[in-house]
Amino acid sequence: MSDTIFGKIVRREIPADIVYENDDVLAFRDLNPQAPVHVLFIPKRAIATLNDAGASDAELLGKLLLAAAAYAKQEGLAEQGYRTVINCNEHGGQTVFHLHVHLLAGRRMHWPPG
Ligand code: DGP
Repeated sequence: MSDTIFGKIVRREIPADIVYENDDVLAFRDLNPQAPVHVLFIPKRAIATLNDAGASDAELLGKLLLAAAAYAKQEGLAEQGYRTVINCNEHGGQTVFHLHVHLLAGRRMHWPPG
């Protein structure tokens, strides 16, 4: 896949407010937050969209969600709750083509989403 701004963040070529990291996952604050807490969890090994993920990516996708939950617990967000979102392609609202999980917290979320 072609490189994105998130690839540059993984390689520390551009700055980001990094809040969580493990061997496979990096998490940083969204530049355009939609909630008091809005953190993006990305795999260090890029996958463009959820459509591009295959069986060999199953463990990595699981690690992304577990990292988001671990961060939420660590930050005391877990009990009140939060939302995780993966946008895919145009109708999903995806703008950066390096798969990422949005973690939104710190306010009540609305359903259905707009
Ligand atoms: P999505 O629409 O699901 O592809 O989400 C992309 C998010 O990435 C969007 O909420 C804004 C955020 N974003 C875009 N460029 C940057 C950047 O350079 N740094 C950070 N921290 N966030 C970015």
